[in-house]
Amino acid sequence: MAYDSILVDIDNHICTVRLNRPDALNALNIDLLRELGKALGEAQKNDKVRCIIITGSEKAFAAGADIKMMSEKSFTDVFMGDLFTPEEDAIMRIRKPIIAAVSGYALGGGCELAMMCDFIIASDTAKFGQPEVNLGVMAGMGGTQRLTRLVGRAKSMDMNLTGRFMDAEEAERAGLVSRVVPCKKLIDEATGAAKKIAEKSMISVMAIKEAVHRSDQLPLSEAVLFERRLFHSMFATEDQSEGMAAFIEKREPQFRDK
Ligand code: DAK
Repeated sequence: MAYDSILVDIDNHICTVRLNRPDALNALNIDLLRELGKALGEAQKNDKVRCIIITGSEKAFAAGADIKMMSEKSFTDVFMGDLFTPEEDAIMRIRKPIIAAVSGYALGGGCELAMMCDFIIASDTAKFGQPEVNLGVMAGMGGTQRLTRLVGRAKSMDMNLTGRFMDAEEAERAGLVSRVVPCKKLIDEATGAAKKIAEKSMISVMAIKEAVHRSDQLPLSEAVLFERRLFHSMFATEDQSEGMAAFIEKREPQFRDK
């Protein structure tokens, strides 16, 4: 399917979605976010896809929600139209793993989009920020919530209140990104991680994603119980027997997602 604001490539079980509004540093408008939700939904349905990567350009993952589009809207427009809610929901519904490969600016909605992914691999040029305060507004898609859970209150308050950017090194130290790599190696590194994930049983992979996401939402005792019950349920799968047999027989497992 052809899109206007994103490029989609499926290869070797990996669906790579590249945000593609170069003239606006990949600013997120409704059309782009709708296309992204549609492409991710298609990837979820496609049995060939086992991992998804969202990336942007070298200069910008995404420089935020589209300020020009938002500047024309009133309170009634955004509140009654529920701006960005269906688009965010479409991304958060995806059960397959999503890696954000971030180079350059990931600001405002761009930083929030990266945080909606399961983990972030950053290039050494990446810059994260929630500069909405400079526009007389505030974050609206997780910038005060997911960021606080990821980096803690002090850094989240600092970034949200001052609008300052965090470079890749600080983002890794703070726990916002899982690894930092040279800019030229970003896609190789993300693809390498996606390939590793694609080799596993999709049952384990999807259960792990669900369990880790519960850690944000449930008290520890409930989350640990949820994890334990998921673990128990895996003993009903062929992939559990295969994975353990392969270890004992000193060979690579052949997972069949069953
Ligand atoms: N929106 C629209 N256009 C943008 C843009 C943005 N966020 N960021 C950059 N551009 C455009 C610029 O206007 C410029 O276009 P032309 O003027 O050439 O037509 C082009 O991209 C290149 O940008 P610059 O010339 O500014 O490039 P520089 O290298 O000089 O600067 C920069 C790069 C990233 C530092 C700068 O562009 C910048 O500060 N951009 C704005 C960053 C920002 O404030 N981002 C936060 C946006 S507010 C919601 C959920 C979420 C949100 C809202 C609601 N709900 C659930 C309701 C999110 C809000 C935001 O993200």
